[in-house]
Amino acid sequence: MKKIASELLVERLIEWGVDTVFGLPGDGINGIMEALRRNRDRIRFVLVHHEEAAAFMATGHAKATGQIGVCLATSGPGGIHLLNGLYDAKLDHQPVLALTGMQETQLLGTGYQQEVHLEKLFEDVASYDVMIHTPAQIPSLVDLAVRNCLANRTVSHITFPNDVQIADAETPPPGGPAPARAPASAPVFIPAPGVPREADLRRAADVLNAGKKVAILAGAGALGATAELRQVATALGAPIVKTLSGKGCFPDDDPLAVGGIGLLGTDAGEASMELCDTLFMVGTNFPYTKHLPSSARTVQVDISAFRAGNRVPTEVPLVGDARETLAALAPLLKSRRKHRFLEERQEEMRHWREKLETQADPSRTPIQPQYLMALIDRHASNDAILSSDSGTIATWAARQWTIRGDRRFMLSGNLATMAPGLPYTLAAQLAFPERQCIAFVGDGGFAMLMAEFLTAVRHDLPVKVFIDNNHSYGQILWEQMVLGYPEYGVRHNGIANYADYAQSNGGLAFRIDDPADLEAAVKAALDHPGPALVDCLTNANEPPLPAKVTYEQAKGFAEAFLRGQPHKATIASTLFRDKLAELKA
Ligand SMILES: Cc1ncc(C[n+]2csc(CCOP(=O)(O)OP(=O)(O)O)c2C)c(N)n1
Ligand SMILES: [Mg+2]
Repeated sequence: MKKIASELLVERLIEWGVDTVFGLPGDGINGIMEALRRNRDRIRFVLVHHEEAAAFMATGHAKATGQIGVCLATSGPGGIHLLNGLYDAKLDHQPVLALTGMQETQLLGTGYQQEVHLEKLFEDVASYDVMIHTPAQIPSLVDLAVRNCLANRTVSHITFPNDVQIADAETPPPGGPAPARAPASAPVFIPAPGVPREADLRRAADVLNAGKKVAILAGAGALGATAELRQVATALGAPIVKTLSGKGCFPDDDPLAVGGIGLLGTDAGEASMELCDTLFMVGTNFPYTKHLPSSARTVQVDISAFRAGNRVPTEVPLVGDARETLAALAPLLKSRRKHRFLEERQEEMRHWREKLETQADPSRTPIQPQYLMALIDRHASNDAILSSDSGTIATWAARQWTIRGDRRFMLSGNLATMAPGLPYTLAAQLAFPERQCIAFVGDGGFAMLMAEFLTAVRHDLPVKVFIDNNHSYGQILWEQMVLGYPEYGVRHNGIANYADYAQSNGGLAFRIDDPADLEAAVKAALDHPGPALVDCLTNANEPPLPAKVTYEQAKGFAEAFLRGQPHKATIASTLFRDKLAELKA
């Protein structure tokens, strides 16, 4: 059998260490599929049910492993479906390569069926975005695409006309006018140096040493820098506040950790930002600037010179890798003896933990979503990887999912899209077959890509899916009320049954509406050797209140009530019971 050009693509990916491609076939990529088939002992093709999920899986793979994620879709509609997942990768700075098919070259421009110029459509999402014209280009274009992903932590796209896909791999390049040989490069990548200049480190140390109340805000860039964060925070007596994307960078059970900020943060996290005189931002581009200090002296370390200093006026931007920079900075910091600022925040955290416990009340019906999350937290293993969807679930996960041991947490941080939780979990499970991989998702998010539960069954992936089934687009319901408007268009009629669907398709599943049954179901799902799902009917009227409710937020609530908010009575009684439980504690 003659070698086809698509094999040059697949072989080069293998040389780069790619072992998994997520995708769904189509007439625009049959040549690439054949190359994957010919190399199936060296690279696996994971067949999914929706291309959006394939792109989320590539992003989840990158987030879970730190390696490039690759997804594949056919020309036209398949490629279009990838987009949301690719933007998730772009906005969260994950190295993801998208491969798509394209109509055959002789028909391009004629308006042939499914002729969508994906190289134009992807121009914004993929900073390296090319069409292959001739086999001789392929290895070098793959090298550039992969290096762009790794060097710039972003998305690349290669689209491949289907006649070129099946062309003889040895087809001689046209050659001609350019004073150049056919492109030739090697599949090698070395990251840029990770330590800032000595002078910059000294300036940063001077600012941090002069601070009396220093707070650290750590983000996704600090993942993998746990020991270095601890060393620096200990010297500075600084509480460590984490963004949600950076939740996994530091254990929640460490006394230096004071939770998160923003709407789903803790009061100790908020107080750290409000009261600090010096802010040290590590690997974060946290966008909600209302929650950042307005007048603190600021040092920020970021891998990108473009982002360092982006959110607040920054005295010393440090450009470097978070772990290497913290390690280089630590010897320049003076250890202080008094840690008043930190101790006050730790006291606030003690109260906060008590308050959280009261919210996870096992006796309340309907079931509190916090109780569901608390049970998952209690029974999951110490190296579990939990992926959450966007929605009120993100608030419960932010607060009740404790990072301890080797636990991880993933969500769509910057795109904040619905539905990545399940695909991320599938990708994590494929990469780490021995670890417990858990999806904590909303009923809305699950319904969007629920066919991927079949992917779990069909690939024998023992993922655990917990659905906080509040039968509403809960997050939006509360947002509408905070604006002062009664809810509209945020509840479907009737309550879907996801357990029946999972059970009848080969999963172990439970539908729970009595809190007394929940703990046994959570344990059974976590212990099950195959895919398992718990469809938990929770209280739709449980508001994801911020740690500190502002006057404007409370006013919006009251106005929505006055303007005819439905379910007023149950919302009011939930709020009242939350407050009562908190006071009793
Ligand atoms: C793709 C997409 N569509 C819409 C939104 C807006 N949105 C954010 S959260 C949310 C509600 C999600 O509902 P569900 O998954 O049930 O979670 P809940 O908030 O109820 O916990 C919506 C509609 C979004 N972020 N992404
Ligand atoms: Mg919901």
